[in-house]
Amino acid sequence: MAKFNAKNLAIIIVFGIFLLGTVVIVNAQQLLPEGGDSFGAAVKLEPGSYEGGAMEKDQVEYFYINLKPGQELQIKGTLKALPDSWGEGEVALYNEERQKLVGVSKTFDKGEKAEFSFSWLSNSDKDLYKYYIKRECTWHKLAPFPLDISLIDHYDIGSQTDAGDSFEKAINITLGEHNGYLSGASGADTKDFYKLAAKKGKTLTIRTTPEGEARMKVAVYNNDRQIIKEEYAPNPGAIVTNSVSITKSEDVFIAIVCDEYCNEDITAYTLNIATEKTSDEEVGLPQGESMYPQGTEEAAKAISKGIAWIIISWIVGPIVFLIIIGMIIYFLWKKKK
Ligand SMILES: [Ca+2]
Repeated sequence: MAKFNAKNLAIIIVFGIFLLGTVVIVNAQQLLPEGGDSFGAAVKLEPGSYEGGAMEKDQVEYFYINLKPGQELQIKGTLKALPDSWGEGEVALYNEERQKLVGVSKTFDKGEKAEFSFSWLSNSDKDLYKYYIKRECTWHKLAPFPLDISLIDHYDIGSQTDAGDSFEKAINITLGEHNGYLSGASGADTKDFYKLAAKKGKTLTIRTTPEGEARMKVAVYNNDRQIIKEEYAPNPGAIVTNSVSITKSEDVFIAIVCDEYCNEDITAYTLNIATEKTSDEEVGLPQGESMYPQGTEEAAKAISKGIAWIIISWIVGPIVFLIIIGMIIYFLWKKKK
C-alpha cells in the first residue's frame, strides 16, 4: 500500500488539475457525433461548439435540436475544402414538416474556406419545436469543419415566451416601456400581439423604436378585433407612433409587425405605451390646478371680496340712510299734527 505523504498529495493535485483542464477543453469543442442518414434517423444535438468530420460527395448527415417559443437558434461555422481538393458543401435548417427554412451553400477551390452564420427565431404556435440541421457534401470533398450551435432567449416584454401572432395568443401588457423581438426574414416570429385594458376618454399612444434598419408596422384593434388605426414606418429604422382616441372602456389589441419586407435579421424593439386625457378634457383646467401663479390666488380672492364690500356699502348705505331720514320726518310731521 502506497505510503501517504506530502509528495503523493502534490502529485494527486497536479494530476487532478490536468484532468479537469482536459475535460473543460473537450467540453468547449466537442466532436460532432455522426448524424443520421435521413430526417427520420436524425441525431439529437444540444447547444455547443462542435468539430464535424470530413465528408465525401453525396454524404449527408441529419441532426435535430429542440427550441422553445421565443428562442433564436443560431448556427455558425466555417465550410472548408481540403488543401489538395475542390469541394462543395451545404449546411441548412429544416422545420418539422421537413421544409428548408434557411441555409448556406458554398463551392470551393483547393484550400478555400468560408465562414457562415444564420439564425431562426421561433414564434408561439407550438410549445416546443423540433428543427432539423442537415450538413452535406454536394461535390467532391469537404475538410473537417466547425459548427457552433447556440440558443438565445428573445422573450417579449419580460415574459418567458413569445407574444403570439393572433388575437387569441395576445399577451397582457401595461402602460410603460417594454422590450420585444421580431424575426424579420430570420424566423417565424413576424407578429407580436398584446392586449391592453384601455379607458374611455383617453388618447392611447404607442411609440415603437426598432433597433437597426427595420420598417415596423404598429396596428391597434378594438375588442371586436376591428382595426382602429395602423401606422407604417416611412423609412427603414423610423420610429413608428400610433395614437388613437379610446371611445369605450375595453381591452384593445396592439399588433407589432416585422416580417420579411421589414428586415432581413432578427429585430429588437422598444415599446412605449402611454395615455393622456383627450383634448375635450384638456380644455378645462386639470383638477386641483389654478389659473393664477402659485400664491397669488388668495390675494386675488381677498381683493375681489374687498371690491364687493365697497360696492355694497356705496349702494345700500345711502338707501338705508334715506329710509331712516324719511321715517324721522314722517314721525315728526305726524306728532306736530
Ligand atoms: Ca416576439
